[in-house]
Amino acid sequence: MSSAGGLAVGVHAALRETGGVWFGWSGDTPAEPADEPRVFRTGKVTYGLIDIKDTDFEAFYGGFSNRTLWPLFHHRIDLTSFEHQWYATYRRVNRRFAELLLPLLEDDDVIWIHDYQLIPMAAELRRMGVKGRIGFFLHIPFPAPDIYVTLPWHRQLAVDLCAHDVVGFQTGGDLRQFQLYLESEVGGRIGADGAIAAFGRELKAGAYPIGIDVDDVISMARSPEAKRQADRVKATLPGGRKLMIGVDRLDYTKGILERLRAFEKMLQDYPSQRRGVVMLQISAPSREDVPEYLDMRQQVELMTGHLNGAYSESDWVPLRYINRSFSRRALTGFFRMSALCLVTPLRDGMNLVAEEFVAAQDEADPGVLVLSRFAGCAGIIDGALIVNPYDTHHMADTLHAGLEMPIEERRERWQRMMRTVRRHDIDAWRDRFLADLKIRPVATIH
Ligand code: GDG
Repeated sequence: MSSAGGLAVGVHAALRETGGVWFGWSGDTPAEPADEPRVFRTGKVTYGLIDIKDTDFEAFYGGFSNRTLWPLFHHRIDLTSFEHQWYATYRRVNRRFAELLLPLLEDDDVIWIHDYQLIPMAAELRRMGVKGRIGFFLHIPFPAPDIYVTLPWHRQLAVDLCAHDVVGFQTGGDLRQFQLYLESEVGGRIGADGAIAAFGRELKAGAYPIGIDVDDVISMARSPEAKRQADRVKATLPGGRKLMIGVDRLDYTKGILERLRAFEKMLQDYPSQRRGVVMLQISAPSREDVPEYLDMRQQVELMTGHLNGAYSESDWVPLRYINRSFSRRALTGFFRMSALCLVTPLRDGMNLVAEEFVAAQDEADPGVLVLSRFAGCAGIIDGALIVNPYDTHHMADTLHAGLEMPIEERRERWQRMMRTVRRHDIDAWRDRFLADLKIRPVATIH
């Protein structure tokens, strides 16, 4: 599995052990999609894959999912487009997903739906008579009500969310925004233990921070392939030059420009760091047919050119920017040899890169994590250096402090980080969510 995306990484890791049916988009967009899913089995997982019609794909995926819901839920109204035709297609594609899943279902099946592309699917299944337990997990943040209500279809999507038995969010903050919206806009009522009464239904909503498969990342980081990849980089860092790393999909939510600005400021304010450090920014291409992503790519390329033009020496180039994806093994190798990792999103559901960096470290000589307060995992990981990505000065000082941190403090912080990453791993996430999904809500609402 080589796709660069947290949802796929997380859900595959969660299913691998328990087994089950993975039902979803095949990645294909033919003119005449088949009328039933392609079904096959790998290990304990059965896959049911369906195509999306070519003429629907743009409005469903590039349109409503990635130019309406994604920017809006990340508080970027300035980048949000509201198109009625996209919304109509989004609903139609969700209905079709439900229709194609229906014949595969058995009465006692528990259904767990993932992410913002599929919010209406459970409501469609209910309309088709499905009575079983259905859960939903939102991998991205839920917006503040004032922002959410700018969506012309806010009420309808809230009705859809409430068609589930359990709705899961990444953080307590996201959960509170959802509750606040229901209470203030639609007369919903919130009871004990996450119970909700709204639109004539009772359900539970909770915070279930997603995590990583810690042992899998550790073993990847120690693999010969990871070491081979790391050695290639080490060979280009003479005289103990340190590596700082950033790994993200090339997405405007990830704070890549803010990070590069802070790196530049550090080189300005702490000239002693020049020549002593190299930054490696790996940004896998993402959603390239969405115009806002092209803009963002151009801005990063401009900034890279500026930074390297202004600070390079004949034998040192401060920034290596790579706009392609690497294998996950290679990434863990890079993490393990890095003195510092920058995870600086402006808003982010959880952020698995931060956790993978922690798990990939050599405990004898661990690197430092510089983490935005706006990443969901900032509320989980104890021991990172927390920054506000809008505060370039402070971030530059923090980078310098991180690069200079004594080994004892690095070890002590890493142990704390590792404890919290383990406590909130992928198994804990899956088990907590499924435990809640399998029981009827106990709390009643008055
Ligand atoms: C969404 C939410 C939430 C990255 N580059 C490459 C690559 N990756 C892998 C990473 C990591 C995953 O992709 C990225 O996960 P994140 O969590 O950091 O970010 P999103 O993709 O935005 O994920 C996020 C997540 O869902 C899970 O709920 O945490 O907040 O936005 O595993 O290692 N993988 C490969 N090549 C790359 O170049 N193979």
